[in-house]
Amino acid sequence: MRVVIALCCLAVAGLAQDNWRSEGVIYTDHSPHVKLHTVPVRAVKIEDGFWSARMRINVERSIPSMLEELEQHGVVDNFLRLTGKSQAPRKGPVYTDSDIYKWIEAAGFVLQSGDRPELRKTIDRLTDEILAAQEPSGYLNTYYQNERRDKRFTEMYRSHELYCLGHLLQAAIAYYRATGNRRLLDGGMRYANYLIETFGPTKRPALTGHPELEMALVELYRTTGERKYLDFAGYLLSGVERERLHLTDQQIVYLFSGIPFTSRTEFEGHAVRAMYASCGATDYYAETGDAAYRATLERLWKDLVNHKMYITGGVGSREAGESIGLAYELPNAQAYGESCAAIGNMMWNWRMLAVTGEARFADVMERALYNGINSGMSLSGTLYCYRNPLESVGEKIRNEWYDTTCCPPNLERTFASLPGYFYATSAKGVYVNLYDNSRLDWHLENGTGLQIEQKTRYPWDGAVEITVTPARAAEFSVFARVPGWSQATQIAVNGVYDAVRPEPGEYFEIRREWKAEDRIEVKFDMTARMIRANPLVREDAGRVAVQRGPMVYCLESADQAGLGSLFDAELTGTFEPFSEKFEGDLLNGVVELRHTGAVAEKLFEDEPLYQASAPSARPFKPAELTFIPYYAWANRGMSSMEVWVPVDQSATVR
Ligand code: FUB
Ligand code: ZN
Repeated sequence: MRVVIALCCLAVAGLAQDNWRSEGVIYTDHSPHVKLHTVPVRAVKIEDGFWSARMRINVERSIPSMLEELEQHGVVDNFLRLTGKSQAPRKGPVYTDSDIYKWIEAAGFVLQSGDRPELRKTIDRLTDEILAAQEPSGYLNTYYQNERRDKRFTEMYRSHELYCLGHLLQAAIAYYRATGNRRLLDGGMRYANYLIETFGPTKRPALTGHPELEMALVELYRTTGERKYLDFAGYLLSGVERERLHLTDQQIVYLFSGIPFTSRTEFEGHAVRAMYASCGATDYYAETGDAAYRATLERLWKDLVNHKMYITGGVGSREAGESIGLAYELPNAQAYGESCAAIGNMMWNWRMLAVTGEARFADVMERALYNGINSGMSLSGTLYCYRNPLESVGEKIRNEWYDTTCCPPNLERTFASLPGYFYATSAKGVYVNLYDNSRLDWHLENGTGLQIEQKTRYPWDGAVEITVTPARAAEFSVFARVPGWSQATQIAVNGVYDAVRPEPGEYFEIRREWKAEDRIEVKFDMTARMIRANPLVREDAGRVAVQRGPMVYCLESADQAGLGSLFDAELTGTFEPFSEKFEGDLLNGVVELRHTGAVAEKLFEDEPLYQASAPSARPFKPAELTFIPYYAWANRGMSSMEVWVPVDQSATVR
């Protein structure tokens, strides 16, 4: 049970109180500068519906097959060779340790939803192998042990030594929160302690190189109550070591570290680094209340959502440097949109939501989750997108393995942790952040037991029935999130509609005395809409994307019978509504959208590369265009795909 305790008691929270069962994806119960407190993953059961299907595949297919891949590619051998148990040479890039750590974190979240003895045994075996490779000092990194020992901590701009520790800590915390077993956590803390003893303003200079450790250290502080972890995160974020480390301008842009986080005015550089740094900075703010961080985070958030984020919640426009582009530089076919960056975007907005209680952050979370993250894993659960472009002429976009395989276990840990994102609490009551069939079994912050049940066909249908059952009749607020895309939402309590109009993009507060089985009926406006981009996004000029509820849609060649090429088609009759139908056998069940369009009579590929522009009339013939949810593309072999579709401009439809 969450007990409100004074700040001075923080040190006795966490480990000492055996508090692990009540800690969420992040644990904000004692964070002085948050509005919302997370609920543990185990308090929420996602029931049969949209996400349960994805989560089941994750547990049954993705997580087991990914471990096989990691073992086959030598990621575990990289540890075993350090103890003489394997003679194999070290394999893979500098950051492979983080991949097995992320896998353990994913499995740890699965165990938070319920025990699976075999999975637990696997983690215990991996823990033995990992810890056996740890040096007595606490140092642990398979790339810089043995033959590269002399290079240790000499190339922190690329070494990922701190990044890997961050993932080790997150894995260890997830497993600890699942089982109370702190063996891996103790190992991670030994490395963290070694780092803290060795580095700092008056010691050797440190740089995360790839931000990640910052958020992990804050979580370690939340878990143990030991202030030194928070302080070291602050040191890393303070970026005071630029001179001692001789960092170049280019490095500080690319690495999104090395200068004070609070001096950042816009997003630039490597997309995942930028998102992870923002997660760490938000966590740091949540504990310290440092106003400079809050202002920077707000500035960066506006930069992201107003200039640099894809409609899918993806981030990262350029393959070069895996980087965020300039404002409005959002190419479609060339989009990088790494799965990890969309995940970073969701993790960051989750933290901003906790800090502020503002639904705009939940909107971004939902956008990324249903689209730019969800596209990252195939329906089969064993193939992954590293890049998530918004247009394609047909490419092998999904693979079971990447030499840099950061995305697959990242997707797995995200899906496994999903229950922890659905609800939150504040002193006033309970927040419903996401919608799907689910059951919350938790309590209000005053200790009153509380169950909430959602019944819905969301995201295919906008009706959600929420049953609220407190252990005893009590006055409190239920905050139901009204997504920004729902233009006309209706909310009734026990059959009576509220006189106040629910505003899109806000939480709708229902304050009353709740008693067992009280019922909230929500009806979101799921009208499929054409969305246009700011005209400064040159690639999207003359085009629209289609969104229905939280889902962004796309055209995929597999659905366009009779259409020569996808890229010869455009939408017409833009004021006509879409027709929609749930197709249970299509792509594991999706709402398919159809709309009138037109297709060029003469294929564009038969036209010359350049020609005089007038007269420009080009004969088009009517065609029906079929849209599927973007996340489900590339599950039927190679196909072409388009999110931003041209709308009739010069077409002469006959
Ligand atoms: O550097 C580690 C991971 O590999 C990054 O987060 C990804 O962008 C990929 O470069
Ligand atoms: Zn990745």
